[in-house]
Amino acid sequence: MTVGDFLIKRLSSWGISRVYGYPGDGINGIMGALERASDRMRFIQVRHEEMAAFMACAHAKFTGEVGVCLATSGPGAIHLLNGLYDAKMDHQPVVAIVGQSARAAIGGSFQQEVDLLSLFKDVASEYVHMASSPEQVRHLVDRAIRIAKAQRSVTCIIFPNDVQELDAVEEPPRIHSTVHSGIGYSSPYVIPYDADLERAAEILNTGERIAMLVGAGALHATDEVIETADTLGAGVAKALLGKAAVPDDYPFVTGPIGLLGSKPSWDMIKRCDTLLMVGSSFPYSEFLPEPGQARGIQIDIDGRMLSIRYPMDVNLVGDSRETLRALLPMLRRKTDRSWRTEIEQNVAEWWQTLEGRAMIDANPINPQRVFWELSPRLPDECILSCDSGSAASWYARDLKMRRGMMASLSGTLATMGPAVPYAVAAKFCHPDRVVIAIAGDGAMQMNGLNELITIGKYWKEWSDPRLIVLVLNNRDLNMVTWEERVLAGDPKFEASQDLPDFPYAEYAKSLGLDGVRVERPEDIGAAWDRAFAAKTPFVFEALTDPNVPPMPPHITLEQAKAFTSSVIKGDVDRLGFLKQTAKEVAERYLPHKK
Ligand SMILES: Cc1ncc(C[n+]2csc(CCOP(=O)(O)OP(=O)(O)O)c2C)c(N)n1
Ligand SMILES: [Mg+2]
Repeated sequence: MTVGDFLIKRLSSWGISRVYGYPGDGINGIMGALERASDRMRFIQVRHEEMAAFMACAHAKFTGEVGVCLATSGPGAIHLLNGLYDAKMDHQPVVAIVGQSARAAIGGSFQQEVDLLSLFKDVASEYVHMASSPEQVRHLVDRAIRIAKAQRSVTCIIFPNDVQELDAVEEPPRIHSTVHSGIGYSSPYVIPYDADLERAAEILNTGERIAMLVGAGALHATDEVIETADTLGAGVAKALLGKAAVPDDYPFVTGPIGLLGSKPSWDMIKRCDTLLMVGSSFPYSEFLPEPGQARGIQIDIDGRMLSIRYPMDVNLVGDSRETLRALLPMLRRKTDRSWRTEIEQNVAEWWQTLEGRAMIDANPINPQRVFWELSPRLPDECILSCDSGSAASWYARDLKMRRGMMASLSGTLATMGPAVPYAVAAKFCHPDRVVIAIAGDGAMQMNGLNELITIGKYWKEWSDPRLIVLVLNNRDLNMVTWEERVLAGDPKFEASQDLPDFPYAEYAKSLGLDGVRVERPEDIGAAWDRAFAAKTPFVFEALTDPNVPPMPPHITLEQAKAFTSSVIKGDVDRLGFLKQTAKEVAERYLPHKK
């Protein structure tokens, strides 16, 4: 047994059965071992190491288990970084395994020799080590996995290529300076002390207008969040990563918050006197109450994340579900339901506004309508992944989550590129569930198109082959264009943001998949039906209008001015843009006609 063989054996003993990666001679000794262990450990081949890291991150997000990615030394290791940062910043347990030059070469400016300990020092700040001798391997693996789980973070083990071929030492000799590690990790039961819960309950019981904001940390606390909101007569807003935490079919769920947020979330936060934040590090303070306006209570499993967005009155370190369970018996049911009624009215109106916005004519297709028509067609238990870009606004607002669905994106790093690799990992983790990736044309051209090749390679082994990729073909890096217009007041910089057209659906067909290019709004519904009836993965390419503004939930004077100055400076798109903005404003401020 070589060190490579033992590495794979130890990973399997930890329950790991899949590795996402890409080969190279820096990891030949590990690849050989994978080949020998193919009955126990599956190697998934990607197009680019960054995709392997995204997949490991998505694996963790969609299973709760550690995701593992593998890359060769030098360039392969460097390629992992962005995906690893995505995992680190969204607090996912991911272990990266990378090769390195042979021990004899290290320090010799050798070919492909990169100082990997330094390179990974930040992204794998919780644990990064290099195996210099076979005796270390057992504890390096045990610690990398355990620390990834315990700290919900990225860890990394570096293997010089000659070490991989050495004889394994499964059990280090029991002598001075050897380390004796073991397998296993169970999550703890973490709840605050009663006295602290009582302080929180006191505030929640005296508050009259309570707003809840839940994030990724509440994904497993659906029932407890609902019961707490019911008891407190509160509404529930959701940070982007918490989209699946509470179904959108509850009338008091105000939906997303922030620039991609909803008006009922905005109104609730502006008027609340008490904020209960659960498992979220939602960053934008301008969308939270003004300090002093509301008393704050925050629950987070990680004490480091407390009171950094709003100065909280009670900071509770605890698991969101268990903490809410412990808190619930201390809460009195609010008898005055007027706040809750107000929230529910706002929510009902907002859904009408969204429908109205989705049905505004555009040239040729209003992207919101694509999402609006997708929403009721989402199959039970489907899994959604979304990219960064304008799509994230419509994903956040227009898609109604139901119980049992999962959804994620790059929440904190907000990188482009994760939608398609996340979807691929979701299919490997849950081959019987329908997966829908949502991406812009920029993200597809950056890496999604290449990962369609990976889908083409593997889809036949999935029990339900349906993986649908929605591409918003607007020939623009539209999110950036709107940020320029709205935040900076500048016109669109065409040299930077114009994208070449590309036949996404045709390309899918060339890979043996299916697809459709939708060019007219009246064809959207039938195209979705076709996508969901498909017997292969499917690319739904929608020719969408880049001039439909991803408006913030409210329009401030500054933003309106910025719009105007953009137009005055001679934005090439000003005609379409003006027309669209006027329609949007009318839609928002005129009473809705049924
Ligand atoms: C790796 C990376 N590069 C750049 C950005 C900045 N950025 C955010 S959204 C966006 C445009 C995305 O364009 P596209 O995928 O076409 O989506 P659209 O906004 O047009 O719908 C850019 C460049 C980023 N978030 N990540
Ligand atoms: Mg685009």
